[in-house]
Amino acid sequence: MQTTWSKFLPLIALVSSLPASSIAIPAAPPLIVCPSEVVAECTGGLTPVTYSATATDFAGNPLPVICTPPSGSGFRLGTSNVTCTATDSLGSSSSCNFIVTVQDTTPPTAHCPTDINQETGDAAGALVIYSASATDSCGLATFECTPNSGSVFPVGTTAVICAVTDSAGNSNFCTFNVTITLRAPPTIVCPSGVLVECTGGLTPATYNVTATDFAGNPLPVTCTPPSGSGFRLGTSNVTCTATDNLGSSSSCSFIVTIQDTTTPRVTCPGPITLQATSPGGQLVTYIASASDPCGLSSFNCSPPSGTIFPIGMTTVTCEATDSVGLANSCNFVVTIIAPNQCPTAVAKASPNAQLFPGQVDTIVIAVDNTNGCVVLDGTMSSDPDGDPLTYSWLTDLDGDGTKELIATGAVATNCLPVGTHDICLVVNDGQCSATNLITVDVLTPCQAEGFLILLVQNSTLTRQAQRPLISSLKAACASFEGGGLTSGVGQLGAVQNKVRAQLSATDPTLAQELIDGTQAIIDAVTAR
Ligand SMILES: [Ca+2]
Ligand SMILES: [Ca+2]
Ligand SMILES: [Ca+2]
Repeated sequence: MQTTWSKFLPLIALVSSLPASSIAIPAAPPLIVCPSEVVAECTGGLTPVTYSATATDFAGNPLPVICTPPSGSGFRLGTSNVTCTATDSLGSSSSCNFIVTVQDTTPPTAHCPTDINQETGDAAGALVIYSASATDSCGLATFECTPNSGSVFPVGTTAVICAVTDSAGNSNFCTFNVTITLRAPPTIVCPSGVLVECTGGLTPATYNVTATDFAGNPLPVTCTPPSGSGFRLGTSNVTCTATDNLGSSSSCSFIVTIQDTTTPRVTCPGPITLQATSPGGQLVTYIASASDPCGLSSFNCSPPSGTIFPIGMTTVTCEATDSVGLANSCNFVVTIIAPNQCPTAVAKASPNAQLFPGQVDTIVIAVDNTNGCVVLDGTMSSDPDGDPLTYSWLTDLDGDGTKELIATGAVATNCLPVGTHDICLVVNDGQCSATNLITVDVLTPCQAEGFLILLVQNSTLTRQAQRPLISSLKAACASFEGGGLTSGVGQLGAVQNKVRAQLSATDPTLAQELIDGTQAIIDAVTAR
């Protein structure tokens, strides 16, 4: 065709040099050339395709070409039409068409994971999740793995196949292995039993339970109740569980026994001795106690504290029983002594000059006319209980109206001035006192003779008969007053002779009284 057009080139040059108004020859339309067909390999949803068409005008000059769609546009998979047009300066146009074909000849790619190894404690297998994918340069149609991710795989090795097809019907696959290994559950070891001696309402018990996984690694163990918990008396069940990292659990259980083999401890007081305040007995209180590490069920003492104990010895027994019936006891003796009886005081004084019948006071002769010594004797005092006694002798020597202590002891010798002395003996058994009052008259020999003169004066003797006796007594009295003891004694002896001679026949009673009375004075004086 270009060859045909070349013959007109000189003519075209001529015509173009002429004024337009003078041209009357019609010009040829543009000459346009399209590619015969364009084939492109798919790269996606729209695959860009480039192409070119050329055109020249009647003079052989190139003309711009406009294609629809233009070169570089995206084309879907399959065939599409493209139309190209060129227009020359005279407004003449020419067009041509061609087909663009987008084809997919590239198979897709399946992407499998590496082989999977998983452990399980479940004989039924294990759920396995994996990640597989597929790609294609132009677009996928189907992708499926068998067995699916998330399936339960049996113990052993299972091949997984992942198949892919693309939108053009090209296919591909990949495969990998899933291996499931069955592992033994944890091994857990419980004690055969735990025995603890009771220490209270809740007794802490400790125990050790161990567990290992299939590989022999130690596992934590949870026990219910946990070790160290408090257990009641008797038996209790404990269950322990261990779980491995595969989720497999093993349990074991055992019995905790809290026993009480300890007898109660009982504490009694020592012996108690009390003196009763009444003959009916005495109220006694005491403290006894009992304890048991596991608790008491009873504690009693008989007779109980706070009761009246009779006079004599009573054994008190205290017994405790614990919650399992173990018993223990102690005892002690309570001795109640009869109530105290007060002593009796008996005071004697000697020597006693017996001057006349019916004489009550003790009469001591002060031979020196000043002092008479007396032996005070309380040994006749007594205590019904046999208690030891203390003795105190009191009299008012200084004349102030109050008796003062002059001697202690059962027997005491005191020299007292001439006069009348009320002497009090106080005996005491430690709880109770008793007194006895005696009167001691300390008389000069002359004063003593006064009683004999009274005997004579009060007798039935005539005045005439009395006179020589009284005269002799007064003479002796004068001798004693003057310190003439020997002559006084002699004169009393003469009195005795007169009495024997004159009275023994007529008044033997008076005679004996006078002889005895004078002899008492003689004895006192000569005993000095
Ligand atoms: Ca493909
Ligand atoms: Ca006990
Ligand atoms: Ca007594």
